[in-house]
Amino acid sequence: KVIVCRDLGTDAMGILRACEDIELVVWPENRPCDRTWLLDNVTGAEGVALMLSEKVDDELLDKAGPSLKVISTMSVGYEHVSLPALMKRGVRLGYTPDVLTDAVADVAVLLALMATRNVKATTSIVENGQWPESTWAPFSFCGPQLSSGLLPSLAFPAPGTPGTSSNPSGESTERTVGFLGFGRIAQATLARLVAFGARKFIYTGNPNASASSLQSSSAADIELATKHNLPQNAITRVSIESLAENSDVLFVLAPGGPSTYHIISHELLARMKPTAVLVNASRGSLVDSDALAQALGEGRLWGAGLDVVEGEPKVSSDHPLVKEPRCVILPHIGSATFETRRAMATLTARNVIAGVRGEPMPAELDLTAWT
Ligand code: 8YV
Repeated sequence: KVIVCRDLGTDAMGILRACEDIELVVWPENRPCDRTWLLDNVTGAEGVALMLSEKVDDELLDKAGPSLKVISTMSVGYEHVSLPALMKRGVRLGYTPDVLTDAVADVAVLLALMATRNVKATTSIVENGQWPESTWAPFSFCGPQLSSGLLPSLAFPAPGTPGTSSNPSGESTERTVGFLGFGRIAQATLARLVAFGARKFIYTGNPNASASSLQSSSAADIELATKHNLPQNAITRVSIESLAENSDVLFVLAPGGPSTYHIISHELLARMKPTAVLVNASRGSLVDSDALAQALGEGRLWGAGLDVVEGEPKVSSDHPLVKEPRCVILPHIGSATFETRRAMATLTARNVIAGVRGEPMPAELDLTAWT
């Protein structure tokens, strides 16, 4: 018996239905699975396929009973799953890494472009019919430029020369790109920004790392730089404070959960450059929304691009971040391409099938690493 907490689409449901040894119990509605329905149906199940919206805790696992072998989540994140509760009962966990890396990295870059180029404020000018009245001036609608590959090589005066035609603000066009979290999605985002001309990357991989381990670039950083034809010192691990102070674009791409809660705090935002942009495509819980709204409102940060927000999806349209013209918010669409969601759904199905049959799963989280 396998519980499926949402219709996973034609391909994945076809894979599951083709298994004659599996009795499927599918939540019949196209909305997050009702907790009471799940608790009522889970008893005796050997596998459960679910999403971020379904909490996996002692109560659910007790209800399922000793038959349960596998939880398969259609997500790379697993903060909705109690790992100690799974470990206690020897239940395995399947998840969906890798297949969504490209789609989420695309959205991270999209958000950086939308935030730097004032897309929210400028599209609303068109949508509200204000374009005819908006007087054009050489620097109207301008924002900082994300790409920096071509500007320094143009036959204009050197970037950084105040008041020149190529660089009227006098600011350097060399961008320092920062990453809080430096896993698969951050590294895929880095690859995209190399094509935008970025040559300087800093990151904080583990925010709790000791100062002594933050000194020099590791062999892996040099290897990554070499892979992208960057100078050996192009990618550097720094402290979180230095990350905030030096990033022109700061991508938050670290897992959620208690250890990263509000890691982008009032204090950290206060260290950021007023010309910098913050992008969050991981979990809303990492960013203190009120502190971010305040920083944007007071002009202490240029802009923000968020695919995730604290308390989502219940984000009031009156929230200061929603109202903020320099903050663009997407409704958690990082992995929302047909190709990626199909791959996630089929991986979820394959994981649960392998789990109930006691076979190796295509993508299993190594729970022993969490002890
Ligand atoms: C999806 C995500 O929205 O995989 C994750 O952890 O946050 C997103 O890709 C989610 O997986 C849908 O369940």
